Amino acid sequence: MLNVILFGPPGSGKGTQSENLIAHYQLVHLSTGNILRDEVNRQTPLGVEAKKIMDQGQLVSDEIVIGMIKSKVSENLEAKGFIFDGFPRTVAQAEALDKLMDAMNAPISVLLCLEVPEEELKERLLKRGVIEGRTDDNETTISNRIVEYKNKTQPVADYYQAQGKLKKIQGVGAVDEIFQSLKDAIASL
Ligand code: B4P
Repeated sequence: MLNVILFGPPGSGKGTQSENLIAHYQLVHLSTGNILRDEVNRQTPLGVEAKKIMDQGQLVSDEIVIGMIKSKVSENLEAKGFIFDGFPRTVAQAEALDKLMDAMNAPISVLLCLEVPEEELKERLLKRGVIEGRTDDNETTISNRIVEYKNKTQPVADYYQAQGKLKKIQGVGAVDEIFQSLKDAIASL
């Protein structure tokens, strides 16, 4: 099984590159951001609560997102592999994911970390805010999301580096070039 974590700061292109990777490797896509936005759109109790947190640029609780991932993984036990997009975002989430995948005898293969400078991230997200109308893509929320990333999410890369599973990918340039670098990194596993 090929189990890939696509990692990087907000706006680094995780969602964009996930689409390419799923089509190429026929993996099941698990994006906690998409699952949460779906709850928000359907105005479920979880969605109403999550919207407040997301609009402040903060992370939704570990308990909620770990529960979401467990149920999605168990719905797809026959999968060739998974792409985890936007998850794990804390070390506690990473530990829970490892436990879940190890129990299935399907450990995480690699964490691919998209590296993009902060100025470029802000530019991309502000642009997306205008185009897609996402309420968390405004200046204040974007800054909070970047702070949350540095404080709580970056340690996840160290956690997987300690397991020898971290691969850094240059995330600036044409989408196709970045996709090629991701494929090269997977081929070298
Ligand atoms: P996410 O939905 O995960 O979104 P993201 O990090 O903002 O964006 P992504 O990296 O996917 O960027 P994209 O490809 O779209 O998270 C949103 C919120 O949900 C979080 O803030 C949090 O509150 C909550 N949440 C989600 N998961 C959670 C978890 N596990 N725990 C707790 N809370 C969680 O690209 C961005 C833009 O850049 C797009 O417009 C794209 O077109 C453009 N772009 C992409 N690649 C480009 C390139 N090479 N050049 C130029 N532009 C590019």
